[in-house]
Amino acid sequence: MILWWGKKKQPDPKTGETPVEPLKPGEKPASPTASLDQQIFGNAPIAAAPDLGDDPLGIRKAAERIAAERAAEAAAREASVLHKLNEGLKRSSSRLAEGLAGLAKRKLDRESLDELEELLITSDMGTKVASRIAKNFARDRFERESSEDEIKGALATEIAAILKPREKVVDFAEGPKPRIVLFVGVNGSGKTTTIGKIASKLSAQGADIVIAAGDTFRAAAVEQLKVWAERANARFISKPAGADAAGLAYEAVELAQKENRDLVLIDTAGRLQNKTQLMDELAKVVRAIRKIDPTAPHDVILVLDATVGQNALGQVEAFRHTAGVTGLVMTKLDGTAKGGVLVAIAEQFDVPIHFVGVGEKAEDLQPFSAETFARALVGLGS
Ligand SMILES: Nc1nc2c(ncn2[C@@H]2O[C@H](COP(=O)(O)OP(=O)(O)OP(=O)(O)O)[C@@H](O)[C@H]2O)c(=O)[nH]1
Ligand SMILES: [Mg+2]
Repeated sequence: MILWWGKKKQPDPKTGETPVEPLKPGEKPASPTASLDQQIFGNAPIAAAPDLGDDPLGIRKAAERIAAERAAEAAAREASVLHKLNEGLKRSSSRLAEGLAGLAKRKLDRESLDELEELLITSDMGTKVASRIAKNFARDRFERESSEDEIKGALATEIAAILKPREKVVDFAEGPKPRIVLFVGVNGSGKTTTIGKIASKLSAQGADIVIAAGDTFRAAAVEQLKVWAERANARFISKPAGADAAGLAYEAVELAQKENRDLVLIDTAGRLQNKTQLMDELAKVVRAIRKIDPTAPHDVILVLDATVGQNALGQVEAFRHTAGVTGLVMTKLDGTAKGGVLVAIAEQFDVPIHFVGVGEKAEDLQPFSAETFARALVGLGS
């Protein structure tokens, strides 16, 4: 190969042109349109550059690989969430499945429609839901024979249609800042645990949270919430047992404003002497936080324990009127065959359902999806 400093001369200072070395015998001249390389290196053959395509540094390939890994992780997470819901609802779904198996492979007649209605009532869905579904089955499937899966599929569709208008996933990290969320419900329904789970999830997504231990009646309640707050890396505010819950809620909102936090999650007591006292206490908490933000609380979440079955309906009624409930969470669906009560609630009350709880860990609280829940409830989830 001829190196350019052995081939070319310095530019002529007058013309600015660089005289070219005369060609050797047999050497062909470089074309005026020759590439810079050819002009520099002469006519010696240039080794072909490796074909790097349009992704010379492999950046696109790496990005594609990362995206594929992320998608696989998300799919695995989703599969595990589904698995937990299906497992959690096993008790409810196996009761239904047993009954539905009896309806399969025979013509749907009056008797089997009555059986279906009875089954739905004993699965806590309530008489209205039961008769509506039985009527729709009579309209669409009368005198027809269906497989077990077909019957389950049809039932899941009916249930999903009742649940769908109540499906409302919330992202508490959005909206007013600080967004003030009050958790209410009778004792043991799962308020404190639900706050802990929500705080864990949101804080992992970067939300700046204040948790207020508004259940000032029990020292153990404060300790329980403190453990969750530490786990979630949230700011925790509490007072000694017996202190004024409304005063604590006020201070929590004040602190969140001062520290520019995103969210205030306020726990409340569920264990007062009677219902009137409990409702009075909640009203006092609401008045206190409204002194700082007249639009607060932005959410009043009623936490319901699925194991109480039909009693949950009375709780929705009571809290809806006195505490202005804006949404529901139903917990302990993993410990009961009474999961169908959520369908009865959806049918009876125009209140959004935000989450369902199928275990005690943070990941066991799941955003409510009408279709997924309906399929899991009839045992078609997996
Ligand atoms: N299996 C199961 N247990 C749950 C779920 N949610 C809450 N729990 C448990 O239910 C029990 C009561 O929950 P808490 O969060 O303390 O209920 P609370 O409403 O704060 O109760 P009070 O403070 O007494 O009013 C605890 O042992 C929780 O671990 C759930 O989805 N599944
Ligand atoms: Mg509690």
